[in-house]
Order: sequence, then C-alpha cells, then structure tokens
Amino acid sequence: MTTHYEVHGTVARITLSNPPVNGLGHATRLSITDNLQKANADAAIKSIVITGAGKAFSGGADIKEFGSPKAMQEPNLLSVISAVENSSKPVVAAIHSVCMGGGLELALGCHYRIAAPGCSVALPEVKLGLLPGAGGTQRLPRALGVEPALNMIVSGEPVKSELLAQIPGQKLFDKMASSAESLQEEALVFAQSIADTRPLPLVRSLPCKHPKGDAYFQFARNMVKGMAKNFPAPLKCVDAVEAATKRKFEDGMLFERELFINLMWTPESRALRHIFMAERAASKIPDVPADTPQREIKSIAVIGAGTMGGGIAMNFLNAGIPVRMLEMKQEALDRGLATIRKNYEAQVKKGKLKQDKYEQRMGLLSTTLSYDDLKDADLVIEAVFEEMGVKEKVFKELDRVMKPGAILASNTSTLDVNQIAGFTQRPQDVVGMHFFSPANIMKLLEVVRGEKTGKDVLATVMALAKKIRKTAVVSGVCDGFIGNRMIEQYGRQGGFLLDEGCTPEQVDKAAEKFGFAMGPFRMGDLAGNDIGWAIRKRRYQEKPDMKYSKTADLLCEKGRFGQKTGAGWYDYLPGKRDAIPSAEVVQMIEAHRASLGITPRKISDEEIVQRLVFALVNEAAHILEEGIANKASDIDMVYLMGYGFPIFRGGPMLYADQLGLFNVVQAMHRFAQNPLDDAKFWQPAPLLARLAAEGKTFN
Ligand code: T1G
Repeated sequence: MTTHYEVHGTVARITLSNPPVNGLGHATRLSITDNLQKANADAAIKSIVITGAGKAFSGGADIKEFGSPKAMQEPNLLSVISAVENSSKPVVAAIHSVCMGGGLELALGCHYRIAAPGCSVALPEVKLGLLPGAGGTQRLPRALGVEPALNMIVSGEPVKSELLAQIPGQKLFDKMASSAESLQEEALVFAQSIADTRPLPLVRSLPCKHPKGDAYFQFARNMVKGMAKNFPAPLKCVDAVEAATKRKFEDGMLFERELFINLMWTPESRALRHIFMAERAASKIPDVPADTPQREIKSIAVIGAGTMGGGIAMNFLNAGIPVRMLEMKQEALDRGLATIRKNYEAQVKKGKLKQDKYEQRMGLLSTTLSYDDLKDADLVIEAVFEEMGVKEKVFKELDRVMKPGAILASNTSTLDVNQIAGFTQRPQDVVGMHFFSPANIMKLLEVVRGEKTGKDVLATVMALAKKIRKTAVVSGVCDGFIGNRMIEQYGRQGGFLLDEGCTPEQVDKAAEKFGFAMGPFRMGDLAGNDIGWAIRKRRYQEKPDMKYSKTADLLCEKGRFGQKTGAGWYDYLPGKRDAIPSAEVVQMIEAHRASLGITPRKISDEEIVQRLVFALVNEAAHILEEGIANKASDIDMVYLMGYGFPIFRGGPMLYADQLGLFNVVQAMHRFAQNPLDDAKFWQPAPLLARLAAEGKTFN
C-alpha cells in the first residue's frame, strides 16, 4: 500500500505513504489512480483531498527509478496528473513540509491547493540536470506568473509557501492553512465547502503571457548562460517556460516532454543524479547498521588554534555546538581567536552572517592552555603539527585527561591512525577526522576508520558530519587515505609530462579545459609546493624504487614554493594571485630535460588529460580492492568535494564508467610503453582489469 484511503463525511482523503519522502514511484502512482477511481465511483463522495504522510507532501518522482523501465511505466506521472484533472469530483491538494518536483506538479494538476505555512516548495529538477517533466514548466508559470516561475525552475531552489502566497495574482494556493497542525482539518472543511460549487478553471486553462516576451526571455537566456557553464538544463528550462507563453498548452507539454527526455540522457544529468545518490550513500557504512547507537555530542574540544584548528572549530560553532580550543601558548590562542573573529566579521560585512548570530557563535567558543579543562568534552579533535612524535604526546595527554567514552579524533592528513590509537588505552574511541583546508568551507571530511575504531564512534561521527554540513566519506588506514593517495599519482604524471615536453601552463590549461577548477601546477602554487616536497622526501626513503620527475624538487630547491613565496611554477606580481608563465621555470625544465638527454615531444591535450585522470582511476581501483574505500561512489564524492573534479562529470569513477573501462585499460597499456613514464604504475589494478574484461563498471 503506498497511499491510504479514508472517508470523512462526503470527502475522500488519499494520503501518499511511501517513506521517506513519498517519492512518486510506480506503485504510488498506481495507488493514486486506483483510489481516485474509487472516490469517483462512490456516490457518497463529493470531493477529494490528496496529501502526504510523514515529513513530506511529496519529494517528487522517485529518483531511484530513473533509468529503469519503472520510471515510464504507466500510469506515469503525466497520466496520474491527467486523472486528477479529469476527476469528476474536485481534488484538493493539502500541502505541507516538502512539496518538490513531481510532487508540486501533481498539486498543480489538482483543482485547488491549500498549503501549510513553512512548506518548502521547489522544482529542483535542474539540480539533477533535468527540467520539470510532468507539466511544471507549463503549469507553474500559469499559476505563479512567468518570472517567479522561471526563477524557481532555473534555480531549483525551494521557496517557503507563505512567500509564494504573497505574490500578487498568484493562483498557486487557493488558501493558506493557519498552521501545519491544522492543515488536514482545514483541508477537509475546505473540500466540503467547494463540493457542490463549480470548480475553478484548471491551472492548465489559465492564461500565460509575459508583457515583454522576447526581450524578457533574451535577458533570461543571457543571465542563465553565465551561470550554466557545462550544464545544458538551465537554458532548456528557459525554452520550456517561453513555450508556455507562446504555444497552446498541449503543444507546450509535448515540447517539455521532448526536452525532458533529451536531458535525461545527457552525461551531465547522469552525473548530477549519480552525485545526489552518492552523497547520501556515503553516510552508509556496510557493517555499521543505521540504528547503531550514537554517543551524545554536547561539547567539542579542539587542540591547536592554527589555520586548521580554527577552521575546524568554526564548523561546530556554526552548528551551535560549544567548542573549547587549547594551545600551548597564549599568543597562539590569541592569534587563533583573532583569525576566527576575522573570518566571521568578513561574513558579517558581506551580509552573509547576522551580527547577533556572530556574537552567539563567539559566545560558544572558549579557550584554555590546560588539558585538564578539556576532560568533559564529548569529542576532541587534534589539529597539531603533522609529525608522529607530536601526535604521540597529544594522544597520551588526551588518554590521561578525557572522560571515559569521549571520542578522540585526529585531523591527520596521512599519518597512521592505528599507530595514533596505539598511544592510548582506548583505541576503540580513536578515529581520524581529516578536514580539508579551509576547514570551515570545504565540504569533504574523510573519516578514517582504525582497525579498532568502534562502530558507535563511526555512527556518531557520520551523524555529526551531517550536522556540520560536511560530506563525510569513510576511509581505511593507508598513506594518504583516499584523496591524497590519488592526488600523488596525479602529481607524478604532471611531473613526467613536464620531463617529456609540456610546460606547466599547457598541462594546467588541458586540465582546466577538462573541467578541473585548477590544473596541478596552479594548484601546487596555491597550496604550497613545499607540501609535496616534504612528502616526496619521505617517499624517497620509504619507496626508493618509486619513479618521480625531479622537476618539482628543482623548483623547491630554488625556494619557489608558490604564491606564498611570490613565485612557484608561475610568477606572481606582489599581492596578486594571477599565474604568470615563468621563463625561468621553462628554462629550468628545458635544462633538466637536456641533462637527461630527453628530446621534448609535442603532447596532445587528450593524452595530458587521460594520463592525469586515468592515474586517479587506477589508484582508486587499488584503493577500492584494498577495501580502503567501501564503494566507488565514495571515491567520486572525495574527489568531487575535496579536489575540484568537475561536477558535470560526476567523479573520476563515473567518468571512467562512461568512457568504458575497456577503453581506459587500453590507454593505460599505451602509456606503459612510454620509457619515460612509470610502466609498473600503468599495470591496471586487478579490479580494473577484471571489470574491463567483463564489460562491467565501477558503479
Ligand atoms: N526520490 C527517491 N528518493 C528520494 C527522493 C526522491 N525524489 N528525495 C529524497 N530521497 C531519499 C534520499 O535518497 C534519502 O534516502 C532520503 O530520501 C532522505 O533524503 C517528473 C522527474 C526531499 C528535501 O529532486 O531535495 O520529480 O539515504 O537525506 O535532508 O518533474 O531529499 O534515506 O536511503 O535528502 O530531509 C525531483 C530531491 C525529483 C528532490 C528531503 N525532486 N530530494 O531532504 O532528506 S525529479 C527532487 C531532496 C522529478 C518530475 C521530475 C531532499 C528532500 P536514504 P535526504 P532531507
């Protein structure tokens, strides 16, 4: 049963009941039409109410059905909405909480709509690379007016029901309920009141015009072109709404359908739908049941008030959780506090944060120089110097002072969390929480699971990550976890490409044309080339047979660490961040090639991109088969949220799937023939080789 049917006097109420958000999957659609027929066949029924159980009226079409025959199986959503419009008895939509996508389209097919205040109303299909595909682009402009409707459709953003009800002339809501609690009662009374009256004209029969027609839509196209780089859907939204003002309703519907189906098959929509599901799947850990008891987190301690410590603290302050920050010296605390204050004041100045909110957050922050003051915190996160000796001291202290049951987290970006846990008597309470700089901005959080980390600790940290609006991905313990381990191979390929004939600018431009926010060399200059240098020095000790280009070391030996030293792979004017190609660096690279007897060759952008991206894919396949990551979509989330992989491509694993793993492996065999590259690295990971041979995909 996915809808309930009840009779109240002369009113039949159909309640969608398909948790968690009343997605309009096939079974639900069928149940709606069955109950509509039932109400129409019952002479005692004079009017009908449709509403939703639980936390939504309806979150729209069932995204999980997309790409399967079920999504189009009759009655499809268009048929359901037609059945509502053709009902011989008036149908009233009683809307609350969430009314999105196909859910709003269903409501627009009803004869009347009554809404509770505080309901989030949206047509968010554009965020999935689509447009409303069940009449939303044709009915919403008729109900709301062309401009407010187009804004909602192109942005996909929710608007509160009470705001929509205030739009002059709007016919979206015939009545606003006084509260969410009284909605159902008021809907039944309203349904009775209209039972024997002539129903209002259907939304589809309302006029739809814009006074400045062509000029307005041209303006709208120009606006959308700017923000829709790489995404085809927003412009198609404009086309569909314009059709509502120019074509008969039926023709507009056919046009909308054509656009919707075309968008459904674009790689960009495939990517966005993949990300929607991947983001939610990331919080599910295979061997940690959803109902695993969580520890209560009422207060947090942060060790270290540097850039990371301050950014980490802000996440919790923003979520209203008190934070106590510890440093070894008062001036370090003062500096850390001043940085947090500066960050907030900048947001207040930009109007992104209200003054009272800022003060409330600062009121939640306290500082101390003594570990003893931390003992009551429920979770402590250390963000001290990335050196095992320092971590040892910190965790031994934490083990001494923290109350039993406190979670001890390390923000380490590469060090062994098992070894850190070994410094304590409570390894089950130790976990890695790897934030990405700037920690209060970057959405990614790698949750590093030690061998002994408790399942309740994981469940607690994953839930807390959601609370601080982070996308948390669980990683096993290895050097670099998921993202840094992958980016190391990406960087190695960048170095080889320089040795073989590329300039830093050529590699960066190819990567940025592919869609990376920043190519490897501009990114190195931003993050600091000395970070990679330190890791390579460690590598040369640990893995002497791992092949590296020496170019990056030569650069660092010249002190060219990047923007922070005014010069790196590129030159920078004082105080400016624009990367200027450096003749000195090109000469350095050419001299280095000559010293190796390498004759530079012309390398195509395609080869550059394939070597950079397939290096990520191959390393990720190893990470997956070693169980460091639980699923391929987790790896996509890491690389999308933390490393600037282009959203419209859905992540390295989805991108490889869409290219075909067979083609990826073929390219890797070609790269392995190149004597200047690392043939050993290009042996496809066994998992990748197997999937390619079987014609399968990662996801
Ligand atoms: N279909 C299937 N499952 C959905 C879903 C949907 N539309 N929306 C949410 N879920 C699942 C989600 O995967 C998660 O599952 C659980 O519900 C809670 O989600 C023809 C074609 C509704 C505002 O784009 O914006 O209609 O992880 O964690 O924070 O024109 O979900 O528990 O297994 O996000 O309270 C258009 C997308 C579809 C709405 C609730 N609709 N959803 O937020 O919970 S296309 C959307 C959301 C369409 C028509 C077209 C949010 C929410 P699990 P959650 P939340």
